[in-house]
Amino acid sequence: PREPLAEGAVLLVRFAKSMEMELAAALDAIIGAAPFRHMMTPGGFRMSVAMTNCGQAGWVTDARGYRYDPIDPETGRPWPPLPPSFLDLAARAAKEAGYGGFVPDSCLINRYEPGSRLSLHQDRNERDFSAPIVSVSLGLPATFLFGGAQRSDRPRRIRLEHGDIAVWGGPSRLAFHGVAQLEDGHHPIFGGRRINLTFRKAL
Ligand code: MD3
Ligand code: FE
Repeated sequence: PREPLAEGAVLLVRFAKSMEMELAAALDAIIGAAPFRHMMTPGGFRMSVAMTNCGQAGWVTDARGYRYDPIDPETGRPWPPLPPSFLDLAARAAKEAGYGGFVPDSCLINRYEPGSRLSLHQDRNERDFSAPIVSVSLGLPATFLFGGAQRSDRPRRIRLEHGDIAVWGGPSRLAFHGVAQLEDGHHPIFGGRRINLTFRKAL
């Protein structure tokens, strides 16, 4: 099923479910080469969400600010490449949502444990806002907070479950959004965690 979320934004319910094992295996290989880490905000706060990346550049935050970096600052090596299964899934989901020709060059991988949250923000470190962002939710369910163009716009709460893909383009591309504190639970493949993949055209 396919549910409109907002102008330019579509939820593809369970779209990634049939690829869960392939995605889990690809993820294990990536985190073997580029382990999850808790990054620091420019203001000096440790993020409760652990992150890593794959692709030609990865999103990082540290005392110098937010940016896309071709090198993983923790390992000193390039980020692992985007697996073909990731690229294929992101392109198929974007097409289904009305964005043909989406070729991401970066995937930010977020790991939430119970209590982890992501406060309201905009994604604006990418060069070209005309490309959508494709997000894949795996493991425990989360409450996604979807706001408007202003930080002060009251966010809607949207449940994101294992296998759901949301595509965010057009007017929703610069909407404020976040994730409420993750609740305890158990998922048969991902255990007590939620993993979110966000595919981006960053460069
Ligand atoms: C709406 N991640 O990595 S995914 C992020 O679940 C991020 O980990 C959340 O926000 C997560 O930046 C939310 C859904 C999402 C991602 C990017 C968006 C929604 C978006 C960009 C613009 C508008
Ligand atoms: Fe975001």
